[in-house]
Amino acid sequence: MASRTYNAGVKTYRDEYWEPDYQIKDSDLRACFKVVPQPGVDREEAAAAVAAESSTATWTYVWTDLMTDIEYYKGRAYKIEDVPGDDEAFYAFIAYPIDLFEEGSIVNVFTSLVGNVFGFKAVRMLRLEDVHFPLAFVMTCQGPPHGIKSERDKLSKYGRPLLGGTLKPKLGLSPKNYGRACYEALRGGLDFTKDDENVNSQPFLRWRERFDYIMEAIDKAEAETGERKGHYLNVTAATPEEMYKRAEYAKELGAPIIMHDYITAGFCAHQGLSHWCRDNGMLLHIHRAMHAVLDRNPKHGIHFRVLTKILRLMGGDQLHTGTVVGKLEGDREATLGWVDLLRERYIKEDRSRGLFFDQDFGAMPGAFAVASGGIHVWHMPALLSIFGDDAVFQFGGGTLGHPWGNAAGACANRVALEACVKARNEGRDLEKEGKEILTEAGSKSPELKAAMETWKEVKFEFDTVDKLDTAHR
Ligand code: RUB
Ligand code: CA
Repeated sequence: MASRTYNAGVKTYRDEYWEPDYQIKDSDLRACFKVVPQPGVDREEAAAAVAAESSTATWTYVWTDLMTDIEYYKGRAYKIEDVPGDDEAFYAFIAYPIDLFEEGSIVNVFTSLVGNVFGFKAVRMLRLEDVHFPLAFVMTCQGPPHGIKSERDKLSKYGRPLLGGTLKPKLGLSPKNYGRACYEALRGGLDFTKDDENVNSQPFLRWRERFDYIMEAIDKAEAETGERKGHYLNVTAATPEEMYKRAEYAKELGAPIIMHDYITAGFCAHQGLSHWCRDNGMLLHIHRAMHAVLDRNPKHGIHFRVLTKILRLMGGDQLHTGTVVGKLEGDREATLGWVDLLRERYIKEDRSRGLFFDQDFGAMPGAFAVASGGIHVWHMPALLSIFGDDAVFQFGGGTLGHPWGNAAGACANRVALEACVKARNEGRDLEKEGKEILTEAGSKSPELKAAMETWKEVKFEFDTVDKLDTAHR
């Protein structure tokens, strides 16, 4: 280590943490932040301040800097780029030595990367756009408890997307009626039904009774259809102890899959549950309630592609990714970007999909993308064309809202899905010929015909709030 002198006083971050000629190491963890500095703070100073506050530094020199190799341990801002179509914001790229993070701990990575620095006065707004996790870090994380291939084997379902449905009304049903709604949807043709994100153990629907009635529904639907069925039993709870109690009971009942709200429950609880799922042969479905608080503002927060990457690292076998076409926000190209991050082995930098870095997941399995939120049979051709086979399409209102009931709603969705899969396999263009494909199938399925009639006018055509920055070029 070269000898250094101690300069007491206030520092300029730029002198220490802005390093445009830095040689990136394979093992570095890298981040891209979108930064809006305070008036009067120049870009290099703001970028360096973000690097400093998210790694080793505080606001002044300290004697103890001399007691370690601070040159090695510090994060550094190594590149600044314009944000297309935006004069006040810029991208700052920061590299961190891998030693700054505890192995396998997303909690620890996030406490550094999006910890204090987001409240830092010198920056007015800050958004974590993307993170490159070096393979050396990836390999310290468990990842999905089972992953796509193993999930298909467990369920014995191949060559098509899976079908789910969130039970509605989301709150208020008694356990027995809840079980009945589940049975009808499963026997009609869905593979899974689902607790909504806020179904935990309310006074009108205590978890143990809910689990009992649901399991009865699954057993009955399986016996009638000869297919494996499941229900995402939401085990999210106020404490980890309670969460594990619910998960253990689901296992005791022979349920194939449980569910967790990974953001509201917290990353520590989530990663623990994911490990439990691998150890106990239980599939894990993930809801992302609260994500939009973090990811919807284009200039402040954490982009959903980052929340997707960390979910894959912490573990989950299915993650809600948005639908592109339904009731909830999600730009098409951006969604395809994070769907790749969830499912593929190696994802290349692609700014047209909002991907700022190459990302290698090594041997880590991928997870199913879940398209859910305001979708119905008319969306089926587009959903299959956008998401392909390794996805779950979930129709809540789009099953339970059918005029003839849940079983007919499920049947309509299953017929529409199978017709679209067949048409695709025959080489037909789903997005151009969707209407014809569905109409042909509807002529042989009264359930599908009625669903098409019911929802023919329902569209969700609103402008996207968080557009990709490249859209402004
Ligand atoms: C779906 C629903 C889910 C949303 C969550 O109900 O309530 O919680 O899919 O959104 P419905 P996302 O099918 O009746 O609209 O999947 O975007 O996280
Ligand atoms: Ca919901």
